[in-house]
Amino acid sequence: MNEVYISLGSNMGDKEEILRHAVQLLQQHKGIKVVKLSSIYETDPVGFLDQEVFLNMVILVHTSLSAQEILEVCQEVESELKRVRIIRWGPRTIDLDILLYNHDNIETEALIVPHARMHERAFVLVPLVEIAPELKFPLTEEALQTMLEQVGGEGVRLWKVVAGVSEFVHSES
Ligand code: PH2
Ligand code: MG
Ligand code: MG
Repeated sequence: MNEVYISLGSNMGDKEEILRHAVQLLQQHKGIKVVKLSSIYETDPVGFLDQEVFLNMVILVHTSLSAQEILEVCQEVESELKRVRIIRWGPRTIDLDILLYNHDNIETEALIVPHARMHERAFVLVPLVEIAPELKFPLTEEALQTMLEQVGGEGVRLWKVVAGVSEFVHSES
């Protein structure tokens, strides 16, 4: 069984509902079990600044799939939720990024794991540290908590605490 951390972000439309739907689609996949969800955070846009605030969260899944297969599932979920993206780092209905795949370092044409920019992004590190406070970064063995302290939590605000996987996926709110 492989442990995979995935970051989710949305800044168009009904953002919470889109996050919920993305988690639901992952959960419905027979090779994937969603085991942990972070809270939902409201985050200021990074990179391209003139766009709506994001909702971001991080999930932990257990899976029999390879990293490449998980990537393909994430891309299917993105297209199912009609991802639109016109500008790089610009507005999108949904973005699913693989952050960590076990403790592996993966570099293919399609995929770099650990995610290349995760160490500098508070909108990734805050929810990740929330669900995995003990985790170390594969390349450097540095504690994620320390990486977060270096970045600071600026622009990341707790928006909603999520009770659990089944509550989140099935609730209608
Ligand atoms: N994603 C980006 C670029 N900028 N900013 C925030 N706050 N949240 C994101 O998920 C995000 C971003 C590229 O994927
Ligand atoms: Mg991204
Ligand atoms: Mg992406």
